[in-house]
Parts: sequence; C-alpha cells; structure tokens
Amino acid sequence: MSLTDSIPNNVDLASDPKLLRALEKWQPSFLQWWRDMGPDGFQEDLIWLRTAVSVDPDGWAHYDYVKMPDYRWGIFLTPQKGGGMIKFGDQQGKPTWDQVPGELRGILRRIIVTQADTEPASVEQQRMLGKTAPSLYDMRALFQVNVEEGRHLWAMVHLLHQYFGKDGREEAEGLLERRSGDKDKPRILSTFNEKTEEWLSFFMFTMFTDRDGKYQLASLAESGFDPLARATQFMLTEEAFHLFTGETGVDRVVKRSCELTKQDPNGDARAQGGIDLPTIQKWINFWFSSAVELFGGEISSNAADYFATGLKGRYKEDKYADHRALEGVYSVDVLENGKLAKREVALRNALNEVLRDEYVDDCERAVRKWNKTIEAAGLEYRLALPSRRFNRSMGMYAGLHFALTGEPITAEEFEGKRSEWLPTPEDRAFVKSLMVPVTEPGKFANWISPPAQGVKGTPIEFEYVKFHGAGGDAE
Ligand code: BYC
Ligand code: FE
Ligand code: FE
Repeated sequence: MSLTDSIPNNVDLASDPKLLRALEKWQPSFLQWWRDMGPDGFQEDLIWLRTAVSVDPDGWAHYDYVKMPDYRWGIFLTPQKGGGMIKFGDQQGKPTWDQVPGELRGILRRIIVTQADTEPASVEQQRMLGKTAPSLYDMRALFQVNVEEGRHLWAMVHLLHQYFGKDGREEAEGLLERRSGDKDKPRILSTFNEKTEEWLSFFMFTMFTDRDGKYQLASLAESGFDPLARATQFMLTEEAFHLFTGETGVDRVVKRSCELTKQDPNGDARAQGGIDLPTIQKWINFWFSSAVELFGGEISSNAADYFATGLKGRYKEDKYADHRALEGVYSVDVLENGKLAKREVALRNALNEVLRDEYVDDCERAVRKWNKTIEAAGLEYRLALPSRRFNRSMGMYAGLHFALTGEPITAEEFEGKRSEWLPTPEDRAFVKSLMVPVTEPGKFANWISPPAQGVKGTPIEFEYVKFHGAGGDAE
C-alpha cells in the first residue's frame, strides 16, 4: 500500500514526491516505535476506534474495529480561517505565512518540536494501562487517546518534514528517540516524564495535562504561520474527547467513592475497595501542580517573543480588543521578604500567566462539577484545586514553599505536610492494588462508576474490544 493510501490526508501528499519520500522513510520508524513504546499487548486485538478521515465538521470521523498497528494516522489541516491576516503582535494585519520566515525558523522549530514531543511521550507514559483497564469502555478510551496522540505526532512531523528540510527530518527522528522518564534522553517537558501507572493518574492526566494541550494548541491555532494554525486547529477536534475522558473519569471515581463511603459502617471507602475522597484530592494536588508548570515561567521573554513575532497568540485572540498587547500590565504575585506582594509586569512578558489563568478557570469549573456529585450523594467533603504556587519546580515559585491555599510557608512546614497533601508511596501502592482488569462487556471495576452513556450511541455493554483468539470474528 502506498503512503497516500495508508495516510488519509488533505494536504495533497500525492503531488509532492519529495515530502512523500521523507514521510515514507519516517513511517516504519514510527510503527517500530508504536510497537516498542505504544500500548503493551492488545496490538492484535480489534478495538472500536474513531479515525479522522476529513475536516468536515459534520463527518470528520469514522468508527470501526481496527487493530492498532493498522490505524490510519492521517494528516489534516482545517480550512484557512481569519482571512489570511496575522491577528496579533508586531506584524498584525500583514498576510499570514505559507512558508517559514527565515528569521523565525529557529524559534518556530522549537515551538513545533516542544509540542510534538509531548504526543509520543504521553503514549509512552500510558503504555501499561491497558492491562488493568476497569472496563472495555475505558480500555477503548485509553487506546483512542493513544492513537490520536500518535496522529498529533504525525501532524507535527508533517510540518517538520515539509517546512524545515534536513533539520526538520532530524528533529522527526529525535521525536522517536527520546523516551518518557529516561535519565539520558528524557522527554522535553517535566510532566511528560512522570509515571502514570494506575488509572486514577490516567484520568488526572487527561483532565489536567491534556487540558494544558487544549490551551497551548488553541494559542498555536492563532499563529501567523498558517500551516501550524490549521494543523493545531484540527488537533483540537480530537482533543475534546481526551478532556471528556479525564473530566468524566474523575467524576465517576468520585461518584463511586461517595457510594462506598456511605456503604461502609465507618465511612471508609478504602475498606470497601474504593478510592476515598482525600486520596482523590492528593492526586488532584499532584497532577494539577505538575500541569501548571507546562505554561512556562510567570515572567517570560520567550512568551513575549512568540507573541510579538506572531507565532503564538492568546486563547481566543479574537475576544481581546488590543491585539498588540503593548500597553497593558499584568499583576503577578511575587514573594518579597517572605511575604506575597504584587508586581506589575509588561503584559507581553506575562502571557504565559494570562494563558494559565484561562486554564485554572477551566479546571475550577470541573472541580465545581465534581463537588456537585459529592453534594448529590449527601456528603460534606469538598474537593479543591491547590494554589498555582503549590509544589512548583519551574518558574518563579520554584524552590519556594507554599501551602495548598498559596500562603508562603517554610520548607520544614511543607515537609511536615507532604504526606497529607501529596500521594505517599503507600497511597500509590493502595491505588495500584485496586487496579484489577475487568474485560466482560458492560462490567466495571469496583472503584469506578459506569459512564452515563456509551460511545457514539452504543450501549454501555457494547463490545468495545474484541480480543484476539476470543473466537470467531476477532481474527
Ligand atoms: N518542563 O520562558 P519560559 C499536549 C523551559 S501539552 C521543562 O519560562 P517558555 C499534550 C523552557 O523551554 C501542550 N522545561 O517558558 C498533553 C525554557 O528553556 P530555555 C504542549 C520547561 O519558553 C497531553 C525555560 O524553561 N505544547 O499537547 O515560555 C497529552 C524557561 O522558559 C518547562 C506546548 O508546550 C517544563 N514544564 O515555555 C499529549 C506548546 N517549562 O529557553 C499532548 C509549545 C518551561 O531556558 N511550547 N521550560 O532552554 C511553548 O509554547 C513553550 O515552550 C512553553 C513555555 C509553553 C512550554
Ligand atoms: Fe495531543
Ligand atoms: Fe490529548
């Protein structure tokens, strides 16, 4: 099968033999990486997956059983929007670029590589989870997320190959060589080197880390480099499902936790084989604080450059009145002599923080929903996001210590509270001990509630995964 057949695309690959050859050369390395570092096991099983087949909002995806290595990872750019004008920064109003402007080559490559690197990293982080899926519904969700992160890698590699020549091809190789958590060749951003060994972490990751992806992609979808804007815009259509998986996944764990708490004579969900609410809170503290790092430093000249040059905008740039952002100031909380104080920063240097604000609001919204679930169960407990200053190791709060509420505290105070605020080795071992696979259609592990409904109109009992050798048509 030729590459144009095996890769659905709307970038007219067939008419660009040089690009086609470059991608054809990269494809076997990708497949080898998928076999080595993608889901462990399940590669011969039939998974009911969504595949992107076009950019038509009403029919962009096709659902069917597919073996993961046969998944058709396609390349799609959404149709151009915004009238071909750069929307923001110093070049506002000038035509968008179809080619990389020479002077922006280095920084653009860096942005694309940073984005690209997260995609395979997340697949590596999640590679063992299939073995302990709490249901077929959840197993399918995991693999859906994994193949789509693979497609996001393809989307970025296409840009590297088409627009960055030899450098781009080398970067594309590098993306398959780094490994999440590896001492010598780790993934670029910190969170993507954390372990996700159990499903509570998977749901936290898709809730909090994929949500960083949403805000970063949306900012890149404003880019004056037109192919990047259109590639990231299409990635966002798939991203919605990843976020749904995380947000509803946590909600289902919360719901079940409440049921088990009420059922236990001592109100102890753990005694009933579930995850208690305080443990869920610790996971939130860990994963939220890890994900907020991904927005970069609070005061960042890199962010100012990305914006000034027209490469990376704000979330929904259209909603702002001033697209140059030269005038405003932003007030950042800094620590001075042990006390929090406000410091005014030129807006352009605070754009990482502006984006982080949008993200934090969105996370707050989800926490309110989870709390509604607890309230409906009649329990008093409430979940909360920690302060964005809590447990940071990048940016200006790194090396300092803050309580969950954001108050400055000493290193000793922090250490004294660590086991109350963050997952302990015992907590992790306990959560892992609950991870027993459930593979009977329609059945769910004890620690999680079923979802409200099945995927795309299917019943919850639908056979989302047909195991190889399980008989008949699974072959
Ligand atoms: N870990 O000015 P600063 C997704 C570095 S998630 C390690 O503060 P800047 C997905 C930084 O590179 C979305 N290093 O920050 C989710 C710089 O290095 P140099 C991913 C970090 O440059 C789930 C230095 O610290 N997309 O799609 O504004 C599953 C100080 O730089 C970190 C993007 O990231 C960190 N957390 O960087 C699958 C979009 N943070 O210059 C997928 C592209 C900062 O000192 N990236 N550094 O060597 C960017 O726009 C920017 O690079 C950042 C912020 C947002 C990461
Ligand atoms: Fe992605
Ligand atoms: Fe994602």
